[in-house]
Amino acid sequence: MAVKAGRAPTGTPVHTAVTDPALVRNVALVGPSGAGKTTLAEMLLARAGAISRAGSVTEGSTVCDHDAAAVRQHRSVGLTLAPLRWRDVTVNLLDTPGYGDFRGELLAGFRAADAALFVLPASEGRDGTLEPGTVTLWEECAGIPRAVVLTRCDSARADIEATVAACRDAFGPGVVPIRLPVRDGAGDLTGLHDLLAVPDGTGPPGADDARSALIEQIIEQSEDEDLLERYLGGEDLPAAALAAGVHTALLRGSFHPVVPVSAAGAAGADELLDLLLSAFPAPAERTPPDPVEPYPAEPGPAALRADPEGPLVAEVVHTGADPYVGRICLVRVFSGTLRPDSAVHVGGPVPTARDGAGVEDPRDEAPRESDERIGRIHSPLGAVLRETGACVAGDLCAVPRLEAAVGDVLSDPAHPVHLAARSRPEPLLPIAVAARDRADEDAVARGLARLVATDPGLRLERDPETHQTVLWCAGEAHADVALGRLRDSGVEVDLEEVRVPLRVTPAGPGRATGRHVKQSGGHGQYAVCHVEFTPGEPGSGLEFSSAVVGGAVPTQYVPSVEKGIRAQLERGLPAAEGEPLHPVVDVVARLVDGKAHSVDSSDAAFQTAGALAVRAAAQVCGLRLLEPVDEVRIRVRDEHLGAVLGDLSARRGKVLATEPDGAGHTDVRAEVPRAELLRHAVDLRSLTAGTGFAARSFARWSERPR
Ligand SMILES: Nc1nc2c(ncn2[C@@H]2O[C@H](COP(=O)(O)OP(=O)(O)OP(=O)(O)O)[C@@H](O)[C@H]2O)c(=O)[nH]1
Ligand SMILES: [Mg+2]
Repeated sequence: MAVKAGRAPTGTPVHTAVTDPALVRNVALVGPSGAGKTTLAEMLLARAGAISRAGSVTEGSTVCDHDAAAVRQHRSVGLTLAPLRWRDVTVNLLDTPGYGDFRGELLAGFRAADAALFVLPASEGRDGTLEPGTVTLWEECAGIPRAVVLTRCDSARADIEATVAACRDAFGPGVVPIRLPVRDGAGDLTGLHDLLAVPDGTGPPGADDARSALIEQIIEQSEDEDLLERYLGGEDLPAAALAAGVHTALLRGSFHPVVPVSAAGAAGADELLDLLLSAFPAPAERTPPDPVEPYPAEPGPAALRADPEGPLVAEVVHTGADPYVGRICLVRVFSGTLRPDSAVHVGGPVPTARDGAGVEDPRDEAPRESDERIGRIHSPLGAVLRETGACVAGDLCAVPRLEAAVGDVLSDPAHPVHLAARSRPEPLLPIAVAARDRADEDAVARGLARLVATDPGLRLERDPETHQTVLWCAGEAHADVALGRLRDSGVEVDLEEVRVPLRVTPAGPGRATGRHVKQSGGHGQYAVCHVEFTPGEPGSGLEFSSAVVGGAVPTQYVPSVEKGIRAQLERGLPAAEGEPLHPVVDVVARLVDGKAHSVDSSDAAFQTAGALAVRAAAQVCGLRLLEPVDEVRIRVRDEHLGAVLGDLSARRGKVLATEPDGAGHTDVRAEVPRAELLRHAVDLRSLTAGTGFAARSFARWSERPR
């Protein structure tokens, strides 16, 4: 969220703050890329008067896609907050990117929101099924109350009925229309018919059946006995009674009313906003995260409530950088009130067990702690920061210049509170970056550090072997965003091919001599050693022995020769003339003979001779180049198995085992050269519509084909 400070011609815009959490709805817009979430947000913002007219994604004029990268890519690249006010209720729209690279931003949206609108085009189910990526995304939303919004109902390809049916197949029977499209003679959408209203004969064809189906689902999913009895008694249930049932059923998590909309003509805006007010949960109806102690908990902290008078607990859900005001934190207040010009405690997230690997003692990874000052508090509307007052429990705000990272908790310095760390997707794609010239190295390092500090989806790594600086991104689109931001901040970098560390090993046996003799003037140096080298077992490193007889190499210098050999093996040898050095592994070295001098021989001289013997051996024995091979464990849905196996063989992979679990998934174990795996995780994601999962670990070194 790169929110820019508002520079309205008449001074700083001020946004009236919310005082009652019951009058807040935090709603994430979730759905596949291109579904129309950002366009929907524009439509709702314009309808509610938050903006004078709806902008367009393609023209880069929307509130939510204001970031330079979003404008360039014509899609959302980060979480954005766009609040509006509808009938005295503040609706905080949280627009999330649908593109797979930005899953971390989606998860941040879930943390900030209490419910979601799942947005998909009304044409998606026209062939009877949904895109696999859409189904995966739906599954990610588990536990979040949500309605379904069908967009582009104006399009000739729209097939609302078929798409609702496909959604019901994929998401469950609780997906039912709550509004039906009303069309004119030409088939154009003119409005929506309210299925909750008692029928008066004016509904579109099929309205009566649709109403019955809706009422049955409301009753079933809300488990409202009173409604059930009245319905079975033949009563025409009034809209108000049904609306209460919709609210209960939606909160229970398996009832998903469907609303069709169209950005052209803004059809459905009022109905959707009304639904958010009547059916969507206020913050107090959702359970806030539980505080945890950074250290063994005793006594346990109390559960939180969305109460403005409660202890302050607010979480940084997102961070962004702004060219004028610097760092900006998007904050969700869970309890208490965040006030301007106040002191807060900033506590880092408490690590929890990850991937089954428990944190032995949380103190090993004690969370960050610091006291900071909050200055002004803002309500962001895209690029504009509007100053506002205090931010109460349940609401969201932007806080500039706060030294805090995503996941940090703001609390009362007298009563610090911590929350458990939440899971975050690991970046999958390595990008090697380098300064254009030596003089820029510091500026590049600073720029990268700044970049990574505002985007928790990035990871920066310095590879000690290849000496490359590697920026790990979620995928190409994310890399494009990151590098664009780096450029915008005035830092230019060159991209390099990511290198994997290599090793060399003797190709065959051979005898080499290391001769270090300097006897001109002063104290000389004299050491000669003859060493037989043979290839060792894989993983054996160096096996050294001595077969010297008669003191040709005095006993005290035998370890010196070994030390010199070992040092040179670690320093490495080039696989070919002029190539970089690679460490030498799997060597059997036998010292067989040598020469010493009573005065000029020394430990240092024999170390040098040992090293020289290794260099000489490279010529005699020849070298084989080894590359790392990783064992990859992949879990995929059965229908993706063929594609995944084909992809592995294209990567020079060797499949070791495939084990179907009999429940729709197969586990694959394979060995693949690491050099072929750089893009594997990203490609697996697209091959499996985001459902495939891979883990890898080093297996062995293996000869690299030339
Ligand atoms: N005709 C028509 N076009 C629409 C409608 N809604 C969205 N579009 C177009 O669909 C394209 C994608 O819309 P976006 O709003 O950017 O989609 P998004 O869901 O935000 O996509 P991501 O940000 O990538 O997740 C844009 O060109 C919109 O103009 C609609 O209701 N009718
Ligand atoms: Mg968008």
